[in-house]
Amino acid sequence: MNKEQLILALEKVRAQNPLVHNITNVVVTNFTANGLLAIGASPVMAYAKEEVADMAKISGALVLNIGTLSPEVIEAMIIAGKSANEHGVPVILDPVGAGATPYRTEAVREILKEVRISVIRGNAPEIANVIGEKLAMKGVDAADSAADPVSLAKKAAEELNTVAVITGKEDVATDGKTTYLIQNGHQILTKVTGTGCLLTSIIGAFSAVEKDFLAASVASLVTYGVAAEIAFDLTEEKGPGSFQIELLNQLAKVTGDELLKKGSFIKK
Ligand code: ATP
Ligand code: TZP
Ligand code: MG
Ligand code: MG
Repeated sequence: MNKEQLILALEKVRAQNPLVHNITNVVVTNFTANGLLAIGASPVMAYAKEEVADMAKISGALVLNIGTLSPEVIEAMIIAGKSANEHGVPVILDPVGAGATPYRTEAVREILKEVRISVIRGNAPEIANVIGEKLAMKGVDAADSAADPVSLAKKAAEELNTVAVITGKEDVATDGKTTYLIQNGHQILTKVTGTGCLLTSIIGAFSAVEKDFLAASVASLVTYGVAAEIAFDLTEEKGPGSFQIELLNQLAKVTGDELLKKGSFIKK
């Protein structure tokens, strides 16, 4: 993965306008749809068990986000995920709040038993709890930063046979063998709800056009982090409300040149 490949991946998202099927949470639905439009993808949210198999199979990627679960939503996720698997559609999982309650942790494990995923993205405690290591969650936010995210991500990638992405001050993306560290982003992202969820859906958009899912993840993380840095510079005087809107602007506007200049990632 080099910066030229990364820029090419963003150009492919913008040129191909992939359909991304999201089964996501009620907090972030509108923000996620607008963020996907901004990056150049085409979002759809569809939840009824009667239609999710049909929607998933015509999509470029399926994003499952457990933020506001119910038994009906879990059932729909499994139906959609199986259909995506049958039709070669990548499935991206965001285990929001895994570890905060036993119900969430069990739900993720149930989904993982039934559905093959291409990428899992969460904060360190969420990923830890999915693979049975207990780290503290405060609701949907990370409350324990004790874990080493690199070894945790590698362990998750190996155990779940997927690309694992752990975000935080520094992001890690790994398939268990090759590992990248991404240094873009800004702390203000933690002051706007749904910035993690939107990132997961954007990994869906990149995975629809780039079948190397590790490369798709790195490209998403760098693009998102650089857009956030520029958005922060433009709204620093104002605060998180203005930042949230400017992030959408910058996801639409960020250029290859800006990614070349500001993108910061290393192969570990
Ligand atoms: P949490 O609820 O714990 O904030 P999340 O699911 O919202 O988790 P984050 O880990 O906050 O997801 O990641 C969302 C984006 O914010 C990523 O692009 C990540 O790089 C960025 N980010 C998070 N914390 C920081 C930080 N301290 N400095 C820079 N960027 C950060
Ligand atoms: N409660 C349930 S889902 C959700 C909240 C606040 C949104 C979490 O979004 P993110 O992207 O993990 O910050
Ligand atoms: Mg957050
Ligand atoms: Mg999250």
